[in-house]
Amino acid sequence: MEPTHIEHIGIAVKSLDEAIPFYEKVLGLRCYNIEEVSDQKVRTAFFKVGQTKIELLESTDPEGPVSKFIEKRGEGIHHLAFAVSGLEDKLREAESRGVRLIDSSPRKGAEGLDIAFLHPKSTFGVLTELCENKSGK
Ligand code: CMX
Repeated sequence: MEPTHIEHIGIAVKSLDEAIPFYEKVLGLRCYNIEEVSDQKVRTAFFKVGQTKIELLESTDPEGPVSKFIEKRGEGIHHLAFAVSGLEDKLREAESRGVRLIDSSPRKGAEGLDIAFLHPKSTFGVLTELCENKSGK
């Protein structure tokens, strides 16, 4: 896979409005983007720590993956996202090694990234996202 870095850490929260002040006022980070990803049924808020982002996730739909996650496990770390290049090939590689894919081909995520998820049942309990930034930004 050879990921270059951890692109972001996804954290499920009930309310962005309630969680953002902790990251801004206590940790001293700046929320530089809020974006809805309707495909994933979430509203996201982004902070940067070095090269890595923190992505807060608030569900926009009671049947969405983040709502279901909070219902079962409460608020907290939801997924880990690795930056890779050649995402399509990396998915084929994961599949050939017996990893269960959630997305068999890349789709569009927040901030214009191409993303795909690996199932937590085949990644030792951690929902794992692979992302590729093709925009060069
Ligand atoms: N981390 C670890 N385990 C998780 C998990 C997570 N984030 N979400 C669900 N699970 C576990 C559940 O606890 C459950 O385990 P048990 O069977 O032991 O109880 C199992 O996976 C199945 O969970 P479920 O509640 O029945 O939910 P589904 O099977 O319907 O969906 C999953 C689970 C991971 C396939 C689904 O949430 C998914 O497709 N996620 C990827 C998309 C996503 O999360 N998008 C939001 C973020 C968007 C973004 O970053 O832009």
